[in-house]
Amino acid sequence: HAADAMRTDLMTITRHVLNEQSKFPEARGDLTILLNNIVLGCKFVCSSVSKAGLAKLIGLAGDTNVQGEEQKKLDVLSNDVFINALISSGRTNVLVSEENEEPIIVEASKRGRYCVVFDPLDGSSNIDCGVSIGTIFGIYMLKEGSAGTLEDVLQPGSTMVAAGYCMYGSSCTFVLSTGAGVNGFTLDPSLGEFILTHPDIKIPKKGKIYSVNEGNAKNWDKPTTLYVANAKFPKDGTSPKSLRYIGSMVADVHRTLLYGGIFMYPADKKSPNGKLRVLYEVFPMSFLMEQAGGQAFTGKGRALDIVPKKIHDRSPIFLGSYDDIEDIKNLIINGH
Ligand code: P6P
Repeated sequence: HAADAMRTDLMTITRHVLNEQSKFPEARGDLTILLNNIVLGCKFVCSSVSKAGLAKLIGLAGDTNVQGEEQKKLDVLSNDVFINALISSGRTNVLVSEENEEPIIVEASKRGRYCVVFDPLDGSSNIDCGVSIGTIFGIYMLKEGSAGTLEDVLQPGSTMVAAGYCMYGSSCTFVLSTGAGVNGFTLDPSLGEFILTHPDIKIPKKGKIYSVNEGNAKNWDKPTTLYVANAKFPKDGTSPKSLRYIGSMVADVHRTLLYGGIFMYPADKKSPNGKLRVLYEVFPMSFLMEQAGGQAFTGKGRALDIVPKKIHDRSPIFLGSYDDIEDIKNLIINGH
């Protein structure tokens, strides 16, 4: 009767996070408050994205809406909402956003113990054609005795205390890990609540899907070229993998998490560090993949072991099913 219990004993994200907090008696509930404010930001963005086509929220800044107000691009609007939600939680200290060149140091009266790195609306170039987009975030705890500086967010992803994303698609799905597995919640618009719909997500050990922008094939290095060739023309008599590439990281990663397979944005001759950003794309997705039993690899080492030098650093990334990542690792390590 688990399904019935899920229907009548609503496990909201707030209740789930409070349950997680109760496992740490010394916890002061700060992370719970912070996560609740992130959830509020996601609800706002979900509502704005779903109306984008109607309320002319899409398109370039500089448009004016019916009130004649300067129309903000959806990703700028989302960024403002998240920054305000994070600061008003009173639990944050250093913020890094994809939209801001410099880190935001929260004013002293509102400072707390957490640093949040986030992409408020990843894949926003896809808004105008209705493709799923998302918010991605990672949460660090301030280093012991630190007053909150750039150093607090130039830490390996392995030191994150939580990470997650919210996907704005056919439904609004919030996927979260606080270090004890991965859980998925779906927004019930009639309640305005995220309800637990995907408890304890585990990625399939091996998948039948590879996800990469084949348009970059001309510039790939040999191991990537070989891996993709094997996916299409397997030598071991197995059937070829399917290619699925949406071009919106949250959507491609969410499918990989649920169905299995590999998502990759490799290095290539044009972009030796690939395209995706370490702090607020690679780290959170890698954190989730490991928590769900998968792997995340840069082509040189474990993705969560990267020590970022700058807040907008990029890294190549191969993430997904445990066995699929082993395959690409073997190709790279065996040097062919
Ligand atoms: P490409 C979207 O612009 C994004 O940052 C990610 O969401 C996505 O995975 C990637 O870039 C797509 O990049 O070069 O394949 O269009």
